[in-house]
Amino acid sequence: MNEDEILEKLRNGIVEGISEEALDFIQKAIDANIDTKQILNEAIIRGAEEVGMRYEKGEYFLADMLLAADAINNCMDVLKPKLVEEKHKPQGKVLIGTPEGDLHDIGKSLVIALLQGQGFEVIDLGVDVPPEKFVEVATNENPDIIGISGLLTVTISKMVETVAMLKRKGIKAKIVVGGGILSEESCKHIGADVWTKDGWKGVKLIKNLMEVN
Ligand code: B12
Repeated sequence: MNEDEILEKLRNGIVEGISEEALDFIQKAIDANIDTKQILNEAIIRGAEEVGMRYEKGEYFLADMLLAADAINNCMDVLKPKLVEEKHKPQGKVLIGTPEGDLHDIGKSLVIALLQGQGFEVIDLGVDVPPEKFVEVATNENPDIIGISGLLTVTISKMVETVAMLKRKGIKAKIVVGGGILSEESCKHIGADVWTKDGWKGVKLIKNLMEVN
């Protein structure tokens, strides 16, 4: 079986929400030495996009998304150690969470693994984080960067509220927002410094922000 076929089978396992199949093919992908970034982008993220599209079209229901999320999470557990393998010198402190009302945490976990792999200290606030909690922990921990991972259009207003409260309370950390629903326009509306739909780009942006500081 060639690389494309392995990635296609892995993607199918995710889209169909069959964890055993996804796990079987992620192991095959690793054994075949397929690049970790390629596994993530071409199989896992594209699979998630396909699930989202089917949900939007009404072909999939919440239960289907949950099965796919399980398959993605199981694959991420296998892949994460490969993302944190490299050792780097300490780069800075990042505080991260999803806004209040948003329970999606797969992208956030991936970004955390990438940041840790690059030597960042990461404080994970988890999901459904109220603005006050971001402010409280930012005040106590003094992070260099605050990341907000938002996947729902309805919680953009919470991201706006969070950033406004952080600024009002004098928090100086740079703010990065990430998630598939975002755009240049929404980033401006939220009041963040930078935005991205791509975890790798996000890590680069965070590194750039650290150099500017
Ligand atoms: C899996 C999933 C779920 C799972 C979540 C499980 C979990 N533990 O996370 C479950 C089934 C629980 C779920 C629930 C819901 N979901 Co949902 N879900 C998805 C799905 C299919 C995949 C998301 C995912 O994990 N992608 C893979 C990861 C790796 O990608 P990612 O999150 O985008 O992250 C990448 C980047 O964005 C970036 N990034 C992310 N965060 C950050 C943060 C920083 C700081 C940086 C730098 C970068 C960064 O890096 C990552 C890697 O590149 C998406 C469809 C899609 N295309 O995204 C819908 C989707 C996000 N869900 C959607 C909806 C509507 C819902 C529900 C409201 C459904 C319902 N009726 O109940 C609920 C809401 C629950 C809640 N309150 O949060 C919609 C949102 C539409 C919108 N515009 O608001 C989507 C887009 C589906 C669709 N097309 O309609 N969902």
